Amino acid sequence: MSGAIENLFHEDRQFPPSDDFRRAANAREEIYARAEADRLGFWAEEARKLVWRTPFQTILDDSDAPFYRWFTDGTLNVTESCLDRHLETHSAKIAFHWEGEPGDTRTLTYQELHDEVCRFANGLRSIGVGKGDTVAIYMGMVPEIVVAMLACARIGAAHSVVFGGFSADALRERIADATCTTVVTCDGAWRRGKVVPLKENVDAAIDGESPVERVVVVRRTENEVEWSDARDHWYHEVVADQPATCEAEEMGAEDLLYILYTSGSTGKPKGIAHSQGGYLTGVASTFRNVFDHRDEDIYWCTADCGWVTGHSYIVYGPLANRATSVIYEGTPDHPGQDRFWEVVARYGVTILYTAPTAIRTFMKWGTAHPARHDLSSLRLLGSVGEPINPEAWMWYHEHIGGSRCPIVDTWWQTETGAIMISPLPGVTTLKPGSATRPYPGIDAVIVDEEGNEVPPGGGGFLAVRSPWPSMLRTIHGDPERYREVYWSRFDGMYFPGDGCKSDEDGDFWLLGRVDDVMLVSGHNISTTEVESALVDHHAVAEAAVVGRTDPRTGQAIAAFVTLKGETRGDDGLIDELRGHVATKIGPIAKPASIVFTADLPKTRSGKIMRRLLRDISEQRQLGDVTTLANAEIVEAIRSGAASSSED
Ligand code: 7RM
Repeated sequence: MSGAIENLFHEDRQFPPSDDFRRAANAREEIYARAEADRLGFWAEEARKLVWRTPFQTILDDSDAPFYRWFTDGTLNVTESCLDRHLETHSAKIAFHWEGEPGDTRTLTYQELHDEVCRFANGLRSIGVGKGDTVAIYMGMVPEIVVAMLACARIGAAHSVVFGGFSADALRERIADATCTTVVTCDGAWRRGKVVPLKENVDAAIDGESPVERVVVVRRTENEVEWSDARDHWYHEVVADQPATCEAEEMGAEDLLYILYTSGSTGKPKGIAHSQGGYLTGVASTFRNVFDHRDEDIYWCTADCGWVTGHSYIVYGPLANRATSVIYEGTPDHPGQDRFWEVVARYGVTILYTAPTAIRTFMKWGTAHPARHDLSSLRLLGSVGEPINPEAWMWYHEHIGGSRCPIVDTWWQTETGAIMISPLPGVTTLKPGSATRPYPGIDAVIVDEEGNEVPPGGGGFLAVRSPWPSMLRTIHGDPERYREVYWSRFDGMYFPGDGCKSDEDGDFWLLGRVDDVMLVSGHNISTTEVESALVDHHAVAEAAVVGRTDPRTGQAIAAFVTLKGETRGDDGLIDELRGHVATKIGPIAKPASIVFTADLPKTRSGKIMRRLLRDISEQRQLGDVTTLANAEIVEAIRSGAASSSED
């Protein structure tokens, strides 16, 4: 992409914070000025809210940029901030309300969670795992996945969580890259009433040459599993007879806490490396301020621990703040399409954090499902993972939040570790579709191709000018790739790969991945803006657009649209939607073709895979589909695409 991204979509709706929020919120307006005046001092103050064994003297060591190091001379064990420190006054407070997909439930108090983590930490030590090892965790959303992560942290072993929906091959590749000597898994995971055979996948992933010496298996689905006596251990046997206390390993602030793989669009997955002190500082601070967390809240993040959202905002951020969280094991449509709303009502959830892909799916399923349940406990909503289209924001606000809850649209990445751009609910005037402003202490800007800051109202690239504590430290095993991917596009700045524009107030509007930007008759048009114009139409639940080669305009816009409820698409609606985009954002953005489809190709974490839609539009062989969640939809779209209306 060259040249600025067009600014086409205008959204005027505004939602200032209520007086209640303004008065009671954890973070007030002054926090911005404080962080602005002394960025390092601000982060040091946030870091000092954690439990340190040795307090740090150095805040930031930038002598080997871009290999920045934070709080380098401090030592700690993150589990002491997440567990031990809460026990004296809050041992009986519930850490997790867990609900299985079949409907079984468990609760874990802070004392119980601490005890279980200690037992498993001792158990891991007893079978030979220790400081410096890397443990692969390949599990469903059972309480033991959290226990396993924290038990690793307790003994100074790094974890590498691999999403339980990934294949044996994907697991094999990640185990090899991080040289994991241990795998923690389950016999199986429940998904829509069926068993996903996790242990079987592990067996396949470590068959033949493999660094794995031991496998620990949590019993969950009780399906039959193959067993190797020399290698395999039942979790319940490993923890049996272990004491409920465990001396925590003293870690340097910069020691490795975990590796988490992100697939990226091409090439081998990148093992994003996060360290201890800076990471916990970032997630603890943002959890407290962005979600305005208070002791009486019931918080539910619907992510899976296989993604960074689960690491930062199910495990480390909430536990460091002594939160009570809900974990739900299964899918939102089992047994009915109202399962989420049943869960919100049952536990009295006050803060709900979910993804635009889920919200747009709920829009498709209709308002009757949430309307049947009492959602009045909710006080704050959050969104993460993709840009949230203004109409999806409004739907979430009205039908889930009862028009009373602020929505925090949080932009961040696996690489950033913690939320980077987001409203603060007691301070920020919300605008549907805007993540608003950088978190205090985050030096994010919008720049042009030369790296010069773009004036308000312009579009360009998102960049971060200064390091921040929860940033990735490297790509595991490939420091050169780290430098190349993130630090070479703009001199001295971190480049996340997202397009962004600002408005007259200086608020940020994320425009999607820069690789997806379309070039139509010399104009750089963001996919997000055209998609939001389509979703603005009352019949549309979800839309994806891509640029397809066109002899006249360079690229032409090809749209793929999912309709709400029972609505059927026809030529009349195609004309109407093209007209709608033209009036909403201008004729230049009018899709040349529109295909109606029951679903869009998505990654396993729910992000639209535009690359596949480009392949379909160009009638090419499909590229890499290993991270595709819903393979069947591609053929359906392919046959549909042939019969779509063209300009
Ligand atoms: C947390 C997470 C990161 C990419 C990022 C963006 C996109 C995430 C938002 C968003 C617009 C948001 N980590 N993204 N949040 N785009 N608004 N609020 O998703 O590593 O899996 O993905 O996701 O493109 O670069 S991730």
